[in-house]
Amino acid sequence: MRPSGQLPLTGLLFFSLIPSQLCQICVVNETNFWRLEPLINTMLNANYTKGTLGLNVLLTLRLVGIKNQSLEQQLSQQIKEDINSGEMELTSGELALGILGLGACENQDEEFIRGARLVSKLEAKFQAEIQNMEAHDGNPLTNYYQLSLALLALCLFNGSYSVTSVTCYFTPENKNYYFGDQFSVDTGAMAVLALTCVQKNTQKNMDMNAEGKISNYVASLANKIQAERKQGLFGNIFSTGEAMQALFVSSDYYKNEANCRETLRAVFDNISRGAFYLPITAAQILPALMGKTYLDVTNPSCGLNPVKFNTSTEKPGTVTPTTAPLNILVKYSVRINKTSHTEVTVRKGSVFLDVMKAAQEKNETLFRFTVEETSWGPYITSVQGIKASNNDRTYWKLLSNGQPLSQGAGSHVVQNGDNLEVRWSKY
Ligand code: B12
Ligand SMILES: *[C@@H]1O[C@H](CO)[C@@H](O)[C@H](O)[C@H]1NC(C)=O
Ligand SMILES: *[C@@H]1O[C@H](CO)[C@@H](O)[C@H](O)[C@H]1NC(C)=O
Ligand SMILES: *[C@@H]1O[C@H](CO)[C@@H](O)[C@H](O)[C@H]1NC(C)=O
Ligand SMILES: *[C@@H]1O[C@H](CO)[C@@H](O)[C@H](O)[C@H]1NC(C)=O
Ligand SMILES: *[C@@H]1O[C@H](CO)[C@@H](O)[C@H](O)[C@H]1NC(C)=O
Ligand SMILES: *[C@@H]1O[C@H](CO)[C@@H](O)[C@H](O)[C@H]1NC(C)=O
Ligand SMILES: *[C@@H]1O[C@H](CO)[C@@H](O)[C@H](O)[C@H]1NC(C)=O
Ligand SMILES: *[C@@H]1O[C@H](CO)[C@@H](O)[C@H](O)[C@H]1NC(C)=O
Repeated sequence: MRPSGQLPLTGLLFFSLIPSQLCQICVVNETNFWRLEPLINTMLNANYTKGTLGLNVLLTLRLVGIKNQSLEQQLSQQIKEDINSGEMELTSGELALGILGLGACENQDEEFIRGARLVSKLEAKFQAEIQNMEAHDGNPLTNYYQLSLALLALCLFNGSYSVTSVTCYFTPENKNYYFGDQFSVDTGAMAVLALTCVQKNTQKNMDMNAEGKISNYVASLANKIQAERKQGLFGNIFSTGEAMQALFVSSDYYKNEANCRETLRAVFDNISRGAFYLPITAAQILPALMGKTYLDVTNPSCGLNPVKFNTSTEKPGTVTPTTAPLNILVKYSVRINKTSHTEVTVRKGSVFLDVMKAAQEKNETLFRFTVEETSWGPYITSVQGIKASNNDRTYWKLLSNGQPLSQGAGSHVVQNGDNLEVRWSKY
């Protein structure tokens, strides 16, 4: 794989990246493996219609060592086709996830990464993000979660990046770690992983000053993550897996066994309630539960000692109601500068998106909208013809009874009497 002359150096690098050498991890033990089976079945039994929908899943299957040749091949093939076709331009984060998944745990796809020059392509995308920030008031093309993924992949796969740019753009005060006033735990966690890799990258001869800065950023971001702790979760249930990874490599939080028990209890509880029914949600939480972080992708022990899970072809979770379908009545509004209201009747068990469709049927002018299919489901890109823009930090925020939703329009189930709203907002 690598020139033998490099071995001592890379060996040392890998050694220093083993998280348990640094901090404490919190792992699910054998007695509790059965609790993780719904996560695995969700990933194995999903229908991946294009490569970009399976990026996180391929990465997790390999990192955790879930051996399923046919699915691994299918996902890897689809990703390579998406990259080759060049039909749709991948974003920085998509390409980074592609490299992490294809390159995870030393496998034949490394040849493809080299042949298609994916690492240099990612270098260019990282540059383009920074150029966009310079031209658009500090706003990247995508977001800091993706910039962090890109930096992480460049760092792990020996790409080049400028340490000066890193110390300049990743300061914990940067507005891109926030959506509105809210610290984004997912974003902070991904940045901690990337910056920890940069910090440990012995191939870069960093000066003491840069090194000190980066370790301060890591500590400060880890504190911000811990400040968002709620009953053992960080941010919400969907950011907790990546927050755990970040805390594994940057803090002693899980040295306290009570902290570990509290997190695992909340996560098990959510698994049993079917909270992780989207494959990407399962893929994002599983590595941490198995004691892995994205930094382990290039670790020689990556994917070794796989766990034998009892898999089933049944789709887990989501109990279908046995009662006869009933109709419910909900309020729906679109708020821009003024608010347009309506009321619609939908079937019990409907999701937010069904309400939007029903409203659109009532009045196309007021309630028309567009969506884009993503790995998280349908993302609302425009309403009344007004389009979200990353350059302006605008988006369509989803709310129910005045509270922002923690799930998307395709997932959030509405209740009779709910007051639902899409609001033109700035993050
Ligand atoms: C950045 C981000 C945003 C940005 C997206 C725009 C931008 N500048 O990139 C903003 C702030 C606008 C945003 C909005 C929302 N987000 Co958001 N977002 C993220 C974040 C931090 C990173 C996404 C990303 O770039 N991934 C990497 C790339 C490679 O993957 P991708 O799939 O191509 O990414 C795109 C989509 O994910 C899409 N997107 C972003 N958020 C959401 C949410 C949903 C439900 C969907 C369908 C798509 C979507 O935008 C990304 C960039 O184009 C994730 C965290 C995470 N763990 O993934 C949360 C996350 C995906 N978002 C989430 C939520 C809930 C929302 C909102 C529904 C919040 C709300 N109440 O309005 C809205 C979406 C409403 C809508 N219009 O449909 C949740 C989803 C949980 C779930 N189970 O569904 C996450 C996991 C955060 C969390 N921990 O709660 N988000
Ligand atoms: C596994 O973890 C649970 C709590 O998470 C604990 O009660 C149990 O004793 C552990 N079992 C073993 C074999 O370590
Ligand atoms: C799988 O099922 C067998 C038999 O029911 C059980 O003994 C074993 O512990 C299970 N494995 C896991 C990982 O749960
Ligand atoms: C997978 O999705 C495609 C496209 O939506 C659909 O045509 C196909 O029937 C689905 N397959 C399964 C097994 O659900
Ligand atoms: C591998 O995944 C496929 C679906 O992609 C599934 O049909 C098959 O049963 C899985 N095999 C094993 C051994 O789990
Ligand atoms: C890393 O990249 C440098 C050039 O940037 C190259 O000289 C070196 O051989 C690469 N090392 C590995 C292990 O690929
Ligand atoms: C997840 O767990 C937390 C804490 O136990 C709980 O408050 C929340 O309602 C759960 N969410 C879901 C979707 O089950
Ligand atoms: C909302 O009102 C402000 C001030 O009147 C105006 O500048 C802005 O363009 C309006 N926004 C939309 C989306 O109509
Ligand atoms: C839709 O709403 C607009 C503005 O309130 C109104 O002028 C129009 O007549 C409505 N269309 C229908 C089909 O109700």
